Amino acid sequence: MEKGVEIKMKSAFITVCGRANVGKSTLMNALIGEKVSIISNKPQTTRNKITGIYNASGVQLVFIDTPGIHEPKNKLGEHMLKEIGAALDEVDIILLVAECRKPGRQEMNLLSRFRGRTVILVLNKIDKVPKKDVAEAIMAYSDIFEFRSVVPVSALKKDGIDIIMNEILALAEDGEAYYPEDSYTSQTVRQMASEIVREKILRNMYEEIPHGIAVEPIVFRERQNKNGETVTDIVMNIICEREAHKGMIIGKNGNMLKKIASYAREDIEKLLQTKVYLECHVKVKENWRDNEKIINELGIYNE
Ligand SMILES: Nc1nc2c(ncn2[C@@H]2O[C@H](COP(=O)(O)OP(=O)(O)OP(=O)(O)O)[C@@H](O)[C@H]2O)c(=O)[nH]1
Ligand SMILES: [Mg+2]
Repeated sequence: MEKGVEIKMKSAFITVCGRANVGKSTLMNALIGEKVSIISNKPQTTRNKITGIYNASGVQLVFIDTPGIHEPKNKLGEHMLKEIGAALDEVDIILLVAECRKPGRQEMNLLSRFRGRTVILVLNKIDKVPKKDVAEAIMAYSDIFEFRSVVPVSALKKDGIDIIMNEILALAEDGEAYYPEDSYTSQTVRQMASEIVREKILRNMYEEIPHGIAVEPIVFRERQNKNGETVTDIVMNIICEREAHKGMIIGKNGNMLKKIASYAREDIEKLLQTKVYLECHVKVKENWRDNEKIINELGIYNE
């Protein structure tokens, strides 16, 4: 039997970790070239492991974006930390993302767990600090850990992303493609759509409210309208922690909820490539972030 030309596949698993708000999700999206993880200027935006998949000829890189390291204040926070631990086990490469300053307690704690591992330090947000700060951060970090490499980048401006990519490609080893080669995430569209709604709340509301929000898809149904176009009907429950928060999310004359739903619909239409009808309802579940049963029911951590 004639043998076809065999293309040797290379692959690697890479975890993106670091303290909250340093730009891990922005970096992963830039590496993948797709919006896989939601982004906001508030810490603790990412709540669970998010898989981003990079496919090129003969290579598949599987990135895992993680929640930021923080002091947990409730059960949800504890789950978030567990997710980080799970994402660090058994991956080939660790991308430690930090801002351009000396390592703090969180970075030191992480590094103490990384002895013997392949770690690339990504110093992010170089667009907003003087060059001197970048140089000082490189020196301070290099003194305490033997990194595979240290790469200063701006994930926001997509500056330096190719350097990280080349480092990782050089480290990829012979292996299988773990995911279909046309997919860029393992999240379902339902999960992605719920995260988009949460992103719009994080971006449009202040302080404590967004952190106490969960978004639960109730209806997600495709149909043809009478013009033969595909339409997706979506109903989401926005869960908040207190009655007072519900009023603020809905806003005067329902204006805040309308704004959130309208921004979310725009993004979900791009994601699904269909027209979208999005309806959002606000529900109160008192202190759900400390309620294991509700966290379970919301399915945030069920894979
Ligand atoms: N100036 C600048 N801002 C950035 C850069 N990368 C990310 N940001 C901003 O930093 C904020 C946090 O970005 P995220 O990507 O959500 O950070 P994260 O580390 O994933 O945060 P958590 O999920 O909360 O841990 C957002 O406002 C981003 O726009 C960068 O290179 N330069
Ligand atoms: Mg994030």
